[in-house]
Amino acid sequence: MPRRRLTGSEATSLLAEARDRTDALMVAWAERVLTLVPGRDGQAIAYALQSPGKRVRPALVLAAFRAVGGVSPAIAGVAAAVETVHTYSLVHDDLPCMDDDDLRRGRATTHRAFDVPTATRAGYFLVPIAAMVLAQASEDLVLSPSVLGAMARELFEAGGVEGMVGGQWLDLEAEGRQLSQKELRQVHRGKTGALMRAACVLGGLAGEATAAQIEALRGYGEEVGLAFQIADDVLDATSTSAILGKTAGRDAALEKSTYVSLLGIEGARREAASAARRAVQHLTRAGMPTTSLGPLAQYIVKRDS
Ligand code: GRG
Repeated sequence: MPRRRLTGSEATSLLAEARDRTDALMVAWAERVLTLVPGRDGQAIAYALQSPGKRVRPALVLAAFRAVGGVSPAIAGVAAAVETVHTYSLVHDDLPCMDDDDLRRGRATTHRAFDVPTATRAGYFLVPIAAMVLAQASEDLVLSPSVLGAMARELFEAGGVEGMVGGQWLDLEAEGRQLSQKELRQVHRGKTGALMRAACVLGGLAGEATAAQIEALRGYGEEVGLAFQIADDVLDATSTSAILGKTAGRDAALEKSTYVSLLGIEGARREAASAARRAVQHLTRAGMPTTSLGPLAQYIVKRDS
């Protein structure tokens, strides 16, 4: 996938840092997996772990951690755990039984590079790997068992039926039918928003945030997650496969309800911008710094891939 210049130097440098640090951990975990899982299954897991994403969720983890006063470099492990859950979701999302796509992050999707049964198994393998990555990060950060428990609950609830799986299920079930804005918001909040919210909350929990700070991060994450998926709808309709590193125009081809099909391009852009504004308000109302999380919210709606 092409690496493009981003707007806002704070967002740019944070994303570059998140990318470098997450990529290094993904390579290390891929090497470990290759010693544990022989043959093509291990190779497929390593292929997925090492695929070059934008690392937006890791950047949210780092920014939330620092916004509550966290300083340890070991926070990168928490970022890698969230990214591992995201990676599994991309592998499965691309399968023929879901969005059936050939291109992801500028490369062949895992089932195209390997085959459908191998990619399906690789996706399942990644879920317990994410739990191991999180447990290792918690040890490196010297967090208490109760903080690790709270982080695990947040991450896997967000990945589950009340979050990503539930949102994806509604999305698949709704193909070919126009959803209302309320229904669409529910799909987006689950499918994409829940994991972004979890990234923010995990950063806060790892930084031993107060309950009020966690609630503000939850509100921020919820809104940036919605903004991210609306911006994704706009990019799918307006950009190219070469820039996105995934097949453009897929929503229209699958007859998906999106903010673009509901409100048009400009209407969708306005909705994304107002969700980003609401996100930052959650932080300012709680008296929290917006040094990194503010520019990240702006990047999320203005990005070009
Ligand atoms: C059992 C129904 C059921 C579901 C399984 C596959 C799945 C769970 C959920 C799919 C969730 C999904 C892939 C949502 C789309 C989220 C999204 C906008 C992904 C693209 O994120 P970026 O742009 O991608 O951050 P990169 O490649 O940069 O990481």
